[in-house]
Amino acid sequence: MKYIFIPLIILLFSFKSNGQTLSIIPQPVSIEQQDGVFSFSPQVKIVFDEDEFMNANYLNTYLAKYYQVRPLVQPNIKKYIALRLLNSKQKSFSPDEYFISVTTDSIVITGTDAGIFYGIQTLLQLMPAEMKMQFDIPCVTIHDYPRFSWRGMHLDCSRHFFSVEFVKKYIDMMAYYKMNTFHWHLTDDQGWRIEIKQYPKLTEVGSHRKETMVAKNFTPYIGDKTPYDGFYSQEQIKEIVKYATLRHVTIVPEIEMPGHSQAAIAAYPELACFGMSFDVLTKWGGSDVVLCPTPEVIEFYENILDEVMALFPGEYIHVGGDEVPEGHWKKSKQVTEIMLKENIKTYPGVEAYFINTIEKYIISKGKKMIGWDEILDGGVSANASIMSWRGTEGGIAAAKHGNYAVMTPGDFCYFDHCQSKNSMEPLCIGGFLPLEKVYSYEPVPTELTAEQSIYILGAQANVWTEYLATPEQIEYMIFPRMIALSEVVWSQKTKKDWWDFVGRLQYHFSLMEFRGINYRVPEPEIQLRPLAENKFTLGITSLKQNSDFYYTTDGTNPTSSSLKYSEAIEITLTPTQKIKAIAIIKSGKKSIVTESGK
Ligand code: TNX
Repeated sequence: MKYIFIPLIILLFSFKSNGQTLSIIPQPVSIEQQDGVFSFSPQVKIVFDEDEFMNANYLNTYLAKYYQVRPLVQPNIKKYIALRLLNSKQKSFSPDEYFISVTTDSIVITGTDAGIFYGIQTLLQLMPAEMKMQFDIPCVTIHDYPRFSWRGMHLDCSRHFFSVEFVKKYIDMMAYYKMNTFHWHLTDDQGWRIEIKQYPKLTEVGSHRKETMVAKNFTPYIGDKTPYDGFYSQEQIKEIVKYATLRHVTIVPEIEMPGHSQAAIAAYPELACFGMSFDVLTKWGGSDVVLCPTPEVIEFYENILDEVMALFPGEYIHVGGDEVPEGHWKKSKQVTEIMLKENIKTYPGVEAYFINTIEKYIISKGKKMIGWDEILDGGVSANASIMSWRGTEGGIAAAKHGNYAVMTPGDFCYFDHCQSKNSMEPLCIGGFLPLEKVYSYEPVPTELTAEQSIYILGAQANVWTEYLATPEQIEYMIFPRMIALSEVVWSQKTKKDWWDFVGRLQYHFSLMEFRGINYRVPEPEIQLRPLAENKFTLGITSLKQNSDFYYTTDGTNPTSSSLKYSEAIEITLTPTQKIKAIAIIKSGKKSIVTESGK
């Protein structure tokens, strides 16, 4: 007898109208599908308002790259895509709001400048995930705007350095999912990666480390004996800022202080309390080395920030402030003198003195400061914004005090954490953050009242790169988890539905393939249902439909020449035998191997 497994997911793939499924992620505020289609072909043109050239050009470039059609405006057009800028004086629109109307003759996207860009992203998700010059777009009316204004992705370019080309791709990938804030972690103990003209040694010395720790070989330490370096010139940064601006992504640069600064101190030993020399750190984890909170060091950092603020047009500057070691301060005469002079009683108070002085400087230049939640510990100004990473407590405390907060708690938002508990999972820092858990995240803590919750700006995923050295690894860690996060930060809370999301995600697997993104192929889930002694019904499913599953019963790792699973079958297994399965998708991409629990 065969046991029929009907995975729940299959039932959810039937939302169709006109034979076409809408799979937009993040889920818009409202969608109304109508009969009929807009037939896209090389004859379609883009018409646009005067100020919308950038968005029109973005759309045209995308269509040329992916569908080999270059439809910019021409006179006497019959079929067109129109980009119409809303006159914000007429009515108040939220900054990212847009409307789309697809009829048989036209596609009209109306919105603010950013709104039109997001409308374009939605439109691109109504197009096929394959190269075609003619295709149908279902007639539909969409109205949409985001739930949160801070939809962040962070990238640590200190522990490992990523090329200008990849940083641009990262920004592109964010924009596809309406993420709008790129938190660029540019300095840390293991490398200083931004050119500062006044202090050339920051990159001459601080961007090089003599080697990198191999995997997790802390004790005994094992290094790879291979020098590692890289930094962004100011010209390259300007190029990236421009690229991001065209995609409505704001960059928040992070210059770490007063901890996580060993690379800067390696370049300028006078930045530490004892003027001792240190190398750029080659192993992961904390460092005892810390900036000395003297007026000279603070001025040095203000000078650095002058150059940073001139490069980045966004309002926020991130000053780090996390994991500040106190050991050196406790031994330093200079620090004792500062504490006496400034009437500071505690070492978190010393950090607060450092950060608050820097904040005054940032504010005097017309910018805002944000820092990791440790900056709350010694007392923070009313203007500082907080990034809550050690759980949600920092965000809650900040919002209760009327400080803005971005939620990025480790348990839900750390994309360096492992995606499964499987030993075959590629090297990851630890933790366990599967897709569903990211999707389940609710950024507004229940502890807050409605009034306090306006201080929650949004949420962000952090991508620390101790164990991620290549673009492929980064993409593997962020996809599909960033797609889930996009719905957390953009969509209305009432629109969130895990299985509906999984249904829409199917198209996005193909889209990621089409856009050249190295996403993580969902692993097979093996189900064994006992029938009789040593007899079971074997079922294999995964979050991705149309995966081919292969399995073994002899303990070896399956390949495409192993047994192919097509439907639930009866199987005999001795008590020591296990099933191992792999998913292989059309392109040949493979999942990790999973093993039956028994
Ligand atoms: C903590 S999150 C850090 C980083 C590490 C990360 C690894 C934060 C503010 N500090 O320096 O890279 O954990 O997950």
